[in-house]
This record gives sequence, structure tokens and C-alpha cells, in this order.
Amino acid sequence: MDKKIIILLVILIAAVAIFAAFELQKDRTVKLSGVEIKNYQGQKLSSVNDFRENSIKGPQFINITNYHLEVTGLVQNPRNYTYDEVLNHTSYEKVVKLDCVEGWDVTILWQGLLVSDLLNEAKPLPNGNTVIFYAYDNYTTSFPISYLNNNQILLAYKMNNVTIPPERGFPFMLVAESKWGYKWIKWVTKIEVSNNSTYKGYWEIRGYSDVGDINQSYLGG
Ligand SMILES: Nc1nc2c(c(=O)[nH]1)N[C@H]1C(S)=C(S)[C@@H](COP(=O)(O)O)O[C@H]1N2
Ligand SMILES: [Mo]
Repeated sequence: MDKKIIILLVILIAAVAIFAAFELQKDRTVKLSGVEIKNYQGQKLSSVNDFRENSIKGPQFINITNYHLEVTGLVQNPRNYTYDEVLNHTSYEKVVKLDCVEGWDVTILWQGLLVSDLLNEAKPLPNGNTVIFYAYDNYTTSFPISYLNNNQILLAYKMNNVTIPPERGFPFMLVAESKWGYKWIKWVTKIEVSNNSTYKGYWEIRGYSDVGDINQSYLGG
């Protein structure tokens, strides 16, 4: 081979290596729009940065100007909310721990609205026994409607007092209290009332428990 070509190749490989090394050095810290709180009523909280990013398609960056949250399916009154319209509901907060099946957990102060308030506005039909959540990355998961109505389940827009960052599910993440992390759907775009009580979401179809209770194994069930 021509000497010049070999030199050029060496330079090219070196450039790629330097670029890759630089990318790896980049700060992986999630940027926040405020000061995250670390304690709540004497309880020590985890940080937004203590999560491990393992989403099926990586972080999703939703443009809020085009965003809508749809509440649809077996309802009398289907709704299509803008981000501000969703925020314009009574807000609630509670400290809840998320347990991922990978073995890590985070304890966070969540702020959001009650899923049951959205459902009440849409007026589920009597045969609507299941609620299917859809996300921007095509992730889905589902719950019995009674779980959402009886446990004050939050659709969160803030964690530790700051707006949920894109990496963690902006604009909305479901706080699926007492359920494994894979039921805590991020980047929620649609809430569908259904009569399909055996619906299986993204991980459920791949063998994870549909009930997904943290006091039971996530495999089978
Ligand atoms: N839309 C969407 N929501 C999702 C996921 C995902 O891949 N896509 N991953 C789930 C899993 S497995 C966990 S543990 C939690 C927290 O994930 P994170 O640490 O990647 O934020 O989000 C859940 N919600
Ligand atoms: Mo997870």
C-alpha cells in the first residue's frame, strides 16, 4: 500500500479514538431546572441522578408545545390535554421508593396529580376494568382501574421539587407505588380505559409479572 494512504489511515484511526475518548469523558449528570431537595420531613431522599438509565430506546426529548395527553378508550368523555391543562389540577406530593428489578432503588419526593382525577373527568364506562398507559417511546404497561383509584396513584411532573428532566420522563412519569420499576412508565402520552384485563405491556409480554408487586418476584405471575 502507498505510504501516504497508511499515514492517512493512522491519522483517521487516531482521530476516531480521541473523539470516542472525549465522548466517554462527558458529564452524564442530568441538568435540573432548580434546586433539588435532599430531605423531606426528616427523611433522606435519593437524587434524580441516582437512577440508572436503562430505557428501551434511551432518553426521550418531548417538545412540550406539540404535546398532548390523551385520556381515551371506554370513557364517556374522551379528553386531550395540553401540558398546562394537566398541571391545572389539584397537586399532591408523597415520598415513594422505586425498586428496579436490576437491584437498585431510589426514594424520591414526587409531585403530581391523581390519575383518578383524570379518570373521573373522562368518566370510565362500567365495563372499563383496566387502564393501559402508552409512552412516547412506544413503551406500554397496564393496571386494574381499581389499583389507580384506590391508592391515590400520582402522575408526577416534579421530583424532589424540580420539573422531571427529559431523562427521567418529562413531562409525566407514573408513580406506580408498590410496583416494580418497569410499571413506572415515563414519557406518558396516552391513558386508555379498556376491558382487556389480560393486556400485556412491553416487559410483561417478555415474561415480567403483569401484577408487578414488589413483594413478589417480577418473574412469572
Ligand atoms: N417509557 C418508558 N418508561 C419506562 C421505561 C422505559 O424504557 N420506557 N423503563 C422502566 C424501568 S425498567 C424503570 S426501572 C423506571 C426507571 O428507569 P430509569 O432509571 O431509566 O429512569 O422507568 C420505567 N419506565
Ligand atoms: Mo427497571
